[in-house]
Amino acid sequence: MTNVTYSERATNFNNKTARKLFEIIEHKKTNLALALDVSTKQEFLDIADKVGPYICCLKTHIDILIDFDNDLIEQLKKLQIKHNFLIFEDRKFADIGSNTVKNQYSQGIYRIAEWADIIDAHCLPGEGIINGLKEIGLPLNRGLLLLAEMSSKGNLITRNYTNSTIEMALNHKDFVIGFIASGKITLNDNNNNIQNDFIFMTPGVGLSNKEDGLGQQYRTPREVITESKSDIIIVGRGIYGSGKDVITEAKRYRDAGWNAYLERLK
Ligand code: UP6
Repeated sequence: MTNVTYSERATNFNNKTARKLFEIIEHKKTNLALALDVSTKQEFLDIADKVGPYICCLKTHIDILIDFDNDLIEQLKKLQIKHNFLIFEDRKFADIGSNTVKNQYSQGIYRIAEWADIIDAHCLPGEGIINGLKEIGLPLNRGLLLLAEMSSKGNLITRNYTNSTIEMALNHKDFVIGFIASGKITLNDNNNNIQNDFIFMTPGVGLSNKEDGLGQQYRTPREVITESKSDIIIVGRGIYGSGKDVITEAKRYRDAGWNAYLERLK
């Protein structure tokens, strides 16, 4: 599936959010997702508006904001329509499925299910976490990513854990659209089976730095997309870090990500 175009792959998915994501990627010619980890509403909306034209997906950590309110969500939804991107709340759910994650996803002050097209979860608690999230998300046509690997130094994920995560994903192809991983992971069975196509999104991407001093490890868009065959690069501080012009950086990462994809297609 690594030398097939994004739009060709869209038809491998029944999930509407997955199809929409491929459609946006192809239409805007960008496989860049922005990790917008800033703490004020003003900064958040300002960067989202500036970078919106260059991304397929805006990734939030909504609980980082010190002045979160419902208006922020209303403004974000307006920017989503203006610039055409999906919203991914990187909540990394990791609790029991039956009640806790269902409530964390749909209730509380954030009401994530109402506005996030995509969410993600750790499979550590077992398959129940997927079932719980799915009860809320599937009727809303949302998509779930599973954390199959992490970019941070010394993380405890093993190859066995990754394999088990993939097994769980295969049982929920209607809702699980892909993985957070360092690149495309080869599935145990037939890797070219279109039923088994998943979207791979990779954080820990930087053109200038190799690490952040707190365990984050960076690889280039070329390493991630061309060599490791991931689908989407997730970039945060590489775009909005101090002293950076966010539009210049967003264009730079968009071009690097797209050129890496074109190189892979050859
Ligand atoms: N993220 C990682 N590594 C993972 C999973 N998620 O960095 O394994 C998330 C972080 C952050 C973003 O929570 O929001 O991706 C990376 O931001 P950065 O580019 O500023 O390092």
